[in-house]
Amino acid sequence: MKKYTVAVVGATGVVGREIISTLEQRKFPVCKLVPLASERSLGQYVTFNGESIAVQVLTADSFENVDFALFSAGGSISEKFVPEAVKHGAVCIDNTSHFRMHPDVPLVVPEVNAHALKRHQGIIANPNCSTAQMVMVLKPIHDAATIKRVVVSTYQSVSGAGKEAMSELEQQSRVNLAGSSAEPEVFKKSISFNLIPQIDSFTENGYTKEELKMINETQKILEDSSIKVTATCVRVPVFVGHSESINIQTERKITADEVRDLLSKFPNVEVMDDPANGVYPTPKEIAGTDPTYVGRIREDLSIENGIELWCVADNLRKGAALNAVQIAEALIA
Ligand code: NAP
Ligand code: 3JN
Repeated sequence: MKKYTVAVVGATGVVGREIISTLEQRKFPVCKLVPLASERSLGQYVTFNGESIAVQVLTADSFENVDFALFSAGGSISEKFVPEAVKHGAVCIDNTSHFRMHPDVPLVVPEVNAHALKRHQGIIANPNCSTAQMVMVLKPIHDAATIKRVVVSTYQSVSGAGKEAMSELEQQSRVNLAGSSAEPEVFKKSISFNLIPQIDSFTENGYTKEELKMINETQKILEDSSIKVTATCVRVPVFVGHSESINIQTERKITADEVRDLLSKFPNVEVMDDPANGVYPTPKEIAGTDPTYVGRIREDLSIENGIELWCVADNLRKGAALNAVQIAEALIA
């Protein structure tokens, strides 16, 4: 079997580390792993398939002989270095928002729109984590009953904001439990024993950039700009796992049983829906796993043709690393 040289840009970050462990767990055919980060990480090592590999400082020359470059070091790094990697002949899978809405760049969740990979020109974008898990649920419903409108509220874990954010929740919780207060640094407000209705910065229309990403990316992945989406994104004091309350209005009536049936047949979606017996997904239960979980499926009492459901996934896996590795797998298949 052919093996590939794979560069991971942002290898010391929360997403980069998850990419490396996902490549290992899924036995992606890697002949050489090239972990790249900033000068701050000089002297650090990552472990891959039992081997300790020194982290290298990212430069324009880092991509010589690289087949796949998986980027998760922020939009400005992708802006500068993805074109360099493409020049060197690498296929880039970008986890940042930088290229997502570019018309020439496919934005892909393999279970939903793998066909879009065919038109890539060296760059494939990975969606925002909150979008990725939501489209896994929307796709089979859209195919069956045509979605007109989606109203989503997210409950996003701190790992979505990176390693410093995870430390902040841990430290702040300890300080608060010891009876003191701690100034927020990563987040705008205290995240311990609290929640924050702001992810990313606000735009002129009152939505945050995270909310606009969910709206625009959903339409692009489902290839239907007529689907109306509105979102409210909230940061909650959970380490891993994003949750979403999703209200879906369809053109034709679809029952809760039909939705359960459609979702249980969709690849990598798991229906956990027996509320009377305490069965519904929570982030703590599913962290570290690959599927997108759905529960609390019910018909909306307030509108015609409405479905309410609760969707939970590991944001570092389906929301980022797993989806990126699935894209690479689809490309070599
Ligand atoms: P993180 O834990 O803070 O890690 C950031 C990584 O980027 C580190 O490896 C860091 O290296 C590296 N980096 C920062 N500046 C760099 C530079 N100038 N040159 C080279 N490497 C640099 O953040 P994260 O949570 O992993 O997220 C990283 C990025 O991934 C985000 O900014 C976002 O664009 C994307 N992301 C996407 C999703 C998604 O939904 N698809 C989710 C989360 C994040 P050092 O350790 O050396 O600083
Ligand atoms: O906050 C989350 O839960 C997800 C965050 C994703 C993120 C964080 C910083 C920059 C992104 C993203 O993937 O959209 C970006 C970005 O690349 O814009």
